[in-house]
Amino acid sequence: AAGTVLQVGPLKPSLAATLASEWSAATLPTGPERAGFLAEHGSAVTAVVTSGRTGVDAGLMAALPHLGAIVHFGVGYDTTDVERARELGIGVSNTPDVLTDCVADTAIGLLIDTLRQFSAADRYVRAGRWASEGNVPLSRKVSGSRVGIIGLGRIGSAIATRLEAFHCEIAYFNRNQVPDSPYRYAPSAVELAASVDVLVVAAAGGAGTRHLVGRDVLEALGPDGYLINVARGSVVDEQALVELLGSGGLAGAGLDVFTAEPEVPTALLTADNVVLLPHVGSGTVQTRAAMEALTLRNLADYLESGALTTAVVEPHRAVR
Ligand code: 8YV
Repeated sequence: AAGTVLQVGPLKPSLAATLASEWSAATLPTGPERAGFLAEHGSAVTAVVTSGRTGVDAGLMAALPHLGAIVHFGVGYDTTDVERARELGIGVSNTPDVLTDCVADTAIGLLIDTLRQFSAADRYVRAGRWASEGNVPLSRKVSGSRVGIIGLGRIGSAIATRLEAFHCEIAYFNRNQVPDSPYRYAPSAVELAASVDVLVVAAAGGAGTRHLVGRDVLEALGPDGYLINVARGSVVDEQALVELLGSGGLAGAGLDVFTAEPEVPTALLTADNVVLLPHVGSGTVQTRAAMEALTLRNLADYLESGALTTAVVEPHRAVR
């Protein structure tokens, strides 16, 4: 095996431990020692392991002149400057497929919780209000509702498959129409939102989808509409979302992702028409273990053969 491995940002503890023990990986310092560390060790680094929390920007790439691969723990890699990596011949990998089921399960759980208000009802019981105030307000039926999916990729398709069992009427918007899809294609996010009860965001993050769900889309979803987001906070105009949820412009929202995680807009913390999750979409023991294994496989494949197992960008820079 050739090369020096650098961990960039926090990783699952067992993954970080394996990187250190099997690959003698160093961790990029975050404090004032960072510049000195890069000046001393930067040119030895051939592979980086990172995640959707941190990633590698163009500046860090410049400080790692022999970097050949950026291995991501997670399916999303919007924290890495993929265009710059491509220009430099640096490979990029992610962990697709292994987390599809859990993220789709999370979307369904959030959708049901948001429409049926289970979390709010649980708080009501715990506060002793069932006995003192009686029944909770009625909620919104899930089965048979019209659901629009933004991004019909692996995760969006797995969400759709699950919703079929709920006899939902499914439509989608995607950058390209999906050939032979059984679901109705809407030519824009606004048109999709205008025609559904629930909008589920399952698109990739990054510059290309920033605020794809803008104020216009949320207004089209309307006062009886619900938004579910298991993708990236950046895809939704969070300020518009908060305003519309507060003014009755939207019925509710179920959110696993936010613009500035772990910050959550304060106005949402006391709202009963939202369900808030701390980015747990893939967060099961089983799925995180599979993601960890696929991350290590990409790293080993790259260092041993120069190829990534699940490449988003193929590596072209030779390993020294
Ligand atoms: C990860 C995710 O927990 O895969 C993704 O894109 O958002 C999550 O599965 C996260 O990226 C790890 O930092």
